Amino acid sequence: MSYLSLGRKSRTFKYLIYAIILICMFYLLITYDKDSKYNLNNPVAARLSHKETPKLVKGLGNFEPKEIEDKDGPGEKGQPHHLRQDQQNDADQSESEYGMNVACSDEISLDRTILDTRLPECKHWDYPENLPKTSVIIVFHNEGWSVLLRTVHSVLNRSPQNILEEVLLVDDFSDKENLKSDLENYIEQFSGKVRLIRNNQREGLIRTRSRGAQEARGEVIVFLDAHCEVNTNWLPPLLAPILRDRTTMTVPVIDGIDHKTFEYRPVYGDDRHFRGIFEWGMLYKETEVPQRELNRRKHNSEPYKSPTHAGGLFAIDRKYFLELGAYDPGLLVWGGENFELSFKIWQCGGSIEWVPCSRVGHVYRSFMPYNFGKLAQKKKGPLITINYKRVIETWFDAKYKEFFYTREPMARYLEMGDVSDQLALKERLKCKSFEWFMQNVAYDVLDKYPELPPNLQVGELRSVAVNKCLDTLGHGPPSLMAIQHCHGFGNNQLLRLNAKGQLGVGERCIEADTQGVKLVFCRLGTADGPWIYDDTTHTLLHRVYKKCMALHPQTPHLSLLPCDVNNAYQQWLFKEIRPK
Ligand code: UD2
Ligand code: MN
Repeated sequence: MSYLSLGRKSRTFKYLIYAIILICMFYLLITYDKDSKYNLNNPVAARLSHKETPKLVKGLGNFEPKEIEDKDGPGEKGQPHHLRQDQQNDADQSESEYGMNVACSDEISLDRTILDTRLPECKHWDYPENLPKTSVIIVFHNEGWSVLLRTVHSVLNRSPQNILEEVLLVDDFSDKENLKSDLENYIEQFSGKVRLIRNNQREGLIRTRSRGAQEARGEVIVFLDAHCEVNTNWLPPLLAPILRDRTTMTVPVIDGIDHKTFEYRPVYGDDRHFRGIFEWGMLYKETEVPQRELNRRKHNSEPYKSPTHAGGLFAIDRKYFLELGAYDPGLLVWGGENFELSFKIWQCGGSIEWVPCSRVGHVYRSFMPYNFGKLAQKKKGPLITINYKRVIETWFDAKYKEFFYTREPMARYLEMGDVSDQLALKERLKCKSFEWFMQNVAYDVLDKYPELPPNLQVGELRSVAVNKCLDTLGHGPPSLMAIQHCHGFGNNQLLRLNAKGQLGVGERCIEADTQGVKLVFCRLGTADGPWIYDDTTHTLLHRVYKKCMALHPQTPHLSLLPCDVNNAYQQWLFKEIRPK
């Protein structure tokens, strides 16, 4: 029986039912967004409608290219290009000038095709149509012409025209002739879509990027190094999370471009995901994404949170970046700015997402071809460590600062300048503690790089017998340690012995076996080691072999021998080093 046929007495009941239905509908309406991924506390997010969430569809996604270009020629499809034997001189010359084979790059089309290295699922995402207008900012200092311009062409070729506001080139005072005089002419063909501004003195990449952000016209800015190639449909997936929440910074997955052959190679072929972390000397590391993070998503091609990023390539709301003070203007030239921005974003209420469906290739060079110019000469001590010191002094809590100084002992003595503006910003934005960051975001770091016990000894390790020092000779692990003239600069001769017996140089460890005394990879997740130093006899005992570190009297070979406290070849002195 339908309730409509009920008698008069039941009319009140009928209205009650109507009211309940209405209330239910109203409730469904207002809670609709809760089922989607929007955060209702965020005013920008709350304005959005369901249509603006990326959606997995059956056919091709809305921004996917309709046809795949098929071209032949040197380097096409991202294949390696090999120069002829008689071009070897040019190749060597450009390797030493640019750290990459620009002669090879010169023979490859600026519009070359590359392989689509994304997960297959990525082709099937529909992204919001109203994505924010974007400035792609490319800062450069003395880059190879064809390499720089291939970066520009790839952006123009593979970005939706109505979303791409501009490509903004910022020249950090290059002194190469073609970059100085021909670039304006070249970009004329792009009718204003590509803009060029120049620094009138060398500023370093960090300040140059901050300047680019100031000058950009887009709502979102994307930074790229000047030796990149963006992959198929790279931009919309970076922008969608920012549209949803303007305090999200997004990072593409970085593929490799070979510096010798310009082969474009996927960084990993299967569907494993990595994210950015760090060790306590502030070296950037990548590690597999914890399951707990992956589980927050429905689909494997969706973005996931990351504590930090490599530095070069990312997208961020322009005003948000400027509200955060852009980069700390006290950071010099190169290095550490990736951490500064990451800690600042996370601790002050934003977040970082890595986006598997956005892939960008980057040329990893054989070495850094430029020096740090006048900016570096003004500063005492290694500039990159000074940058790290500014960052940790601003963002770390006391306990974590100590880990940094334990791992990088000379940093204590470096002059880092004034960070009071940075601390004031942290205060003003009511940013959270580093402990909060470690527990909620970078919770996988301590599993790999556990807290460091204090150092018992720091400095160069001198042999009493020959007055020379233990030295890695700059070799990577695994390799035999050697003995060298003591130079007093630290670096490959700066050793630390911690309270748990670990003997370290930089991020590496010193161990020994029957072949000798070796530089090895420290075991991930541990901070202990086999060494016991005796302050009175000056011997270094290996706990496991129960033997002592000994220098061979005739050769520079180091090994373990039965301990003999009276033998000068088994006596070692730690001597503290200060920055010069
Ligand atoms: C990585 C980052 C880089 C930057 C750096 C640390 C990636 C792929 N690369 O080193 O973007 O975050 O770590 O700071 O994540 N440049 C200038 N002025 C200078 C020096 C460099 O404009 O004084 C330009 C240079 O031409 C290039 C960009 O800055 O376009 C990055 O420099 P890089 O390629 O030497 O840095 P990289 O990739 O070794
Ligand atoms: Mn680079």
